[in-house]
Amino acid sequence: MQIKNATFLTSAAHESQLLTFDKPMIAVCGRSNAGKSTLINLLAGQKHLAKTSAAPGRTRLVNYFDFGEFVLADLPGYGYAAVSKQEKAAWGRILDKFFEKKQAIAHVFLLSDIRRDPSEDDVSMVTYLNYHIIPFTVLATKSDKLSRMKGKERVRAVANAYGLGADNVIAVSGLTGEGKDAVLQKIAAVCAL
Ligand SMILES: Nc1nc2c(ncn2[C@@H]2O[C@H](COP(=O)(O)OP(=O)(O)O)[C@@H](O)[C@H]2O)c(=O)[nH]1
Ligand SMILES: [Mg+2]
Repeated sequence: MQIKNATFLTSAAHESQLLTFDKPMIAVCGRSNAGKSTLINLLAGQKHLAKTSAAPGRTRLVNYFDFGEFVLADLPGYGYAAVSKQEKAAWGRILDKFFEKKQAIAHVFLLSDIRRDPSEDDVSMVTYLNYHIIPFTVLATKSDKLSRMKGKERVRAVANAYGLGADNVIAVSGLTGEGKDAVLQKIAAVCAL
């Protein structure tokens, strides 16, 4: 699958602003700082389509991007310690509403730093996706931070921690582009369904 010209569509700050589209939607989720924006830029072949940040972001927006054959939804990151109970509740509500329209979601990519074991929030997310029977793939991000060997070992460890087979986890890097083709292949496959 070739991405020609990905563009930012709009942000939803409230559940009433969530959108549905007449093409497949792919959702990207994970804790803040996991590498969601970087992955979107990698797939788009653009440096600044999605804003990346070294400081964990506190955006509670769903950002929609038009990738031509599909729409990509960047979900608000979770696990940011410095948010209030109210903010956490608002995050939960917008996500519940987002995943409620599950027939509109072709696939979910759950991003998880290759060097880290899944957090409680990550495991809750996987439990949630499994419970709602929403198909997903884990992307082990920042693979450039590890040697090839260590990376393979960590993919197995991450898969194991999520209770998945190693082929449900793809190592990706925004720096080297590792995993880009595999992710695009997965997207092409789910869009063809
Ligand atoms: N080395 C490396 N750093 C990355 C990679 N992906 C993200 N980062 C860094 O991790 C931080 C958070 O990335 P970002 O994409 O903004 O994460 P988000 O909060 O999930 O959208 C930024 O400092 C990025 O430069 C990667 O593949 N390799
Ligand atoms: Mg981001």
